[in-house]
Parts: sequence; structure tokens; C-alpha cells
Amino acid sequence: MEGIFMENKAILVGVNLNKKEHDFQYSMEELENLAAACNIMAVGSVTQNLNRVNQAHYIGSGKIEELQELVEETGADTIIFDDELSPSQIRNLESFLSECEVVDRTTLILEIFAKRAKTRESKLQVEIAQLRYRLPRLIGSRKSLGRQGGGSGLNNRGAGETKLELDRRKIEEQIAKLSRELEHLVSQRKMQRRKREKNEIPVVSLVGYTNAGKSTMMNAVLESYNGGEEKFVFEKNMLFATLETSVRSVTLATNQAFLLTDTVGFINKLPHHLVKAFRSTLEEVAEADLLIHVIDLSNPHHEEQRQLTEEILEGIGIEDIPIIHAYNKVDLVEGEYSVEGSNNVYVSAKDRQGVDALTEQIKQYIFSDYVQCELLIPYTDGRVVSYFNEHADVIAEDFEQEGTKLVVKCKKADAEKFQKYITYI
Ligand SMILES: Nc1nc2c(ncn2[C@@H]2O[C@H](COP(=O)(O)OP(=O)(O)OP(=O)(O)O)[C@@H](O)[C@H]2O)c(=O)[nH]1
Ligand SMILES: [Mg+2]
Repeated sequence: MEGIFMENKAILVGVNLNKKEHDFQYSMEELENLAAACNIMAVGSVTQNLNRVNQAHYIGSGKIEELQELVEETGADTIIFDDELSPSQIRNLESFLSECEVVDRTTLILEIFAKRAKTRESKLQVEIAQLRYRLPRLIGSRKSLGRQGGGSGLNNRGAGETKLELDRRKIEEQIAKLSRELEHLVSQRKMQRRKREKNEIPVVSLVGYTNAGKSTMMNAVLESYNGGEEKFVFEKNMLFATLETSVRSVTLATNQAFLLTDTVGFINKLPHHLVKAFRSTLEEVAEADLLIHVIDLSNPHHEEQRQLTEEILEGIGIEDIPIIHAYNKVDLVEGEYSVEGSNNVYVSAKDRQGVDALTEQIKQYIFSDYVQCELLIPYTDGRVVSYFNEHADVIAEDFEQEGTKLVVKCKKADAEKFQKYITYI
């Protein structure tokens, strides 16, 4: 399937609104990466400074001519716009540029998500987002409708060619059907989660911009504390390597356990259909006890990426959860580094550098209700000693005449539960 795109050559088009030069260049670079992730090679770009985009065709008419010339020169077959185009903008542009397929940033992101989705849940989420995006764009767009099977296929893939033949009502029915299935899966997962809550294991979620190193960080922690016994998660230098949330349990040397979750990465101009479709995945983040915001310090745009991630988190209603900023990839940063703000740790997930410092921070947040106490447990209650050995950080163990003397750091709740054995707190 991927072969289809190999020969695709595209021209990237962007509008620099109000001359926000820095952001703009970055956005265009990112668009090129998104295209590459769809196996499309950028062979040129057309940009325009505007105070607001052209309602009818996004860029001005003069620019369209320039674009046409560039298409002829380069033999490009696809034109990619850096912003989401309205249905009528796509239609108008296609009538000017009849030889090319006109797509936008959203199409690319949806395409990448469709390619990477593995579980039934994420497949459903992507398919629903694709159908929602496509629905208004099918109407009246004779060309896209007649195109299935031909063209580069960007508008036709993922949700399946046959669905393009469906009329609006049928697509709506399809969205409803898939949404019901998704809801069912989500409610199943909620039940599992509730079970976990009963066990009162704290949950720590890794969040952040795509490619920041969340999955690598997860693997670094797993390797350090679980001896690599747990299944590692997929890490790769590509946008949106992770689409599904993975949960692993981590047990520290102090017997303190927590669940660590790896999540989907964010990106600038994340399509709103996708945010909506991935809401259930993101909701899981909202239930975490602590967030580790992974930031790629080696990326010159890390500050923008940090802000964007925080905005998305706010957008899904995450405000009260404590956050640790884990500045990652320090091995790539030359010279001194230090970023303003509190709760910062500096790590190289790849080189396993700073992982201990990060876990120390994690411990301070999620195990803050631990207390140190001394207990004397009669030999007849040996099971209590076993309990503390499994659930607490045992600092000292002595065998005295009356029983086992333990000095432990344990949960407050445990100290209360076994109060009668406590000799000193
Ligand atoms: N040099 C260096 N590279 C790193 C470090 N951490 C991660 N990487 C690399 O960065 C790339 C992305 O890492 P991932 O862990 O997949 O990133 P992610 O945040 O999970 O990305 P998504 O799943 O796409 O959101 C991989 O090629 C990693 O090897 C680091 O500390 N130093
Ligand atoms: Mg990942």
C-alpha cells in the first residue's frame, strides 16, 4: 500500500498570517515532515504573507498562477496546504489546478494516524475522524467522488474506497455505527480502570509533543526498575509513533509501585476531529495522579511545543494535576542548559541519564503520604511481616525475643491499619 505514495511529488503552500515568521517557518518544516511520513516528497513551496486568508481559495489569485507554474516546472501531482481548507476552498482550488490533488495538513495527519493505528479502538477513532472530515467535503466535490481508484489516493484511503461511494446519509450512519462500537470499547476500558482504582495504584502519565521521547522515557524507566522484564513500548524517530495508550506497572526498589502510561503525541494544528475522536484516550490522561511532560530540549522550537501541549491539556480539562517538566535529549544539547520554571528535570532517555532524578521527583509527588514507623510484630503474625516486605520500603529488620522488629516507610493507610504493632512513628 505504501508504494502508492512513493512517486508522489508535492508542492507545499502556506500563508504567513500577520508575519509571524518564526512560527511560520517551523510550521512549513513540520508540514514537510508530515508529507515525508506519508511518503510524499516536497519538490517546492509557495508562501504568501497575508493578514487573513482568502475566503475563496486560501491564497490570492496571483499566487495561484505562481503555483500553477511551479506545478508545470516540477511535475508535482499533489498540493498540500498547511491549514485545514474548507470544502469550497478545496473545490475552487481543484478547478484551477485540475491536474493535481489538493489536500491539507489535516488530511496528512489523518493519513498518518490511519497508517499507524493498530488496536481496534484507535482504528475506530481514526476512521470516525476521517469520515467526519470527509463528510462535508464529499458533497458537491464531483472530482473527489469520481476519483476513487485513481489519483494518489490520499483522499481515498484509510476509511476505505467503497465508503466514498456512499451518500451522505450512509456515511452518517457509518459514523454512528462506528461511534457505538467505540463507546462500547471505551466503557469496557473504563471498567478495567475502575478496577485499578480500587487497588489504589497511583497513575503517572507521559505526555508531550510528538517525537519528544515519551516512549523512550517509558522504556528507560522500565529498564531501570523492572529489569527489562516488562514489555517495552515502540519508540521511533517518526511523527506519531505512538497512537495507543500503553500501561505498564513499575515497582521501585522501595516496593512502591505505580502505573506508567505512554500516550499519543501532540502536534501544532491538531485536527479538531481527531482531538474529538481521541477524547477517550485523552480522558485517561485526565485521571492520572501525575503528569510527566516530556520536552525535546534539543529542538529549537521546544518552547512553542511546550506551550502547545499545555494548551491542548487545558483544552481537555486538565488543570489540577501536578506536572513535572522532563527536558529530554540533553545529550544533543551543547553547553549549559537550564530552563526557567519549577519542577524541571533534565534527562537523556536514550542514554538513560537522569532517570533516577526523575523517579525521585515522581516519588515525591505520588508517595508523599508515606510515613516512617517502627513496628514490633509477634512471630505468630508472620503474615504481617510478609505484607510489609511486599508493600513497603523496609529499612531495617531485626529478630528480637518478642517478635520481628521492622523499620519501614509505608502508606499512611497501612500504618493506620497495623497501628497495634507500631512502637514508634
Ligand atoms: N539523542 C536522543 N534521542 C532521543 C532521546 N530520547 C528519545 N530520542 C529519540 O527520539 C525519537 C523519538 O522517540 P520516541 O520515544 O518514539 O518519541 P515519542 O515522544 O514517543 O513520539 P510519538 O510516539 O511520536 O509521540 C527516537 O528516534 C528516539 O531514539 C534522547 O534522550 N536523546
Ligand atoms: Mg511514542
